[in-house]
Amino acid sequence: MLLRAFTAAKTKVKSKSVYGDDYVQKSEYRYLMKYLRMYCEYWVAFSMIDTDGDRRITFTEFVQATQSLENWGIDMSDPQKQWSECDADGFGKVLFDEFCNWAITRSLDLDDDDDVTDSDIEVNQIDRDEQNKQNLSNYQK
Ligand SMILES: [Ca+2]
Ligand SMILES: [Ca+2]
Repeated sequence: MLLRAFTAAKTKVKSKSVYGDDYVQKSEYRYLMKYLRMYCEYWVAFSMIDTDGDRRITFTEFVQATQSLENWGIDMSDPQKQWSECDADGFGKVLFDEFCNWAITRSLDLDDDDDVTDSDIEVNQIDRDEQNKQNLSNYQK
């Protein structure tokens, strides 16, 4: 999964150097984090649908997850149609790869996903630092 995100990120920004595409560059780092988050989300969604945990989604599991899928922004009014698009190779099982490709085109989004922005993290960090300073000064008294 990490490798997938890495591969997706490093080719995102066209490199000028011959060796550039072998490394994740600064500008690509943001994409890497984005893809990592995305794949983590998809993995969570995939695992939730795959109730028997064999890392394959069957049509039965797919239909059972109708409610969840709708919560994630998928139009499940025609499950058969969604299923045939999700199971791209038509073998009757959806693997994580297929699920990702399908989820990306539908911008699947987990409802319990807290979109933490960089500034949120910074603010929390500052709060914590402030807290630590206070604890320290109390301790010194
Ligand atoms: Ca399964
Ligand atoms: Ca398949």
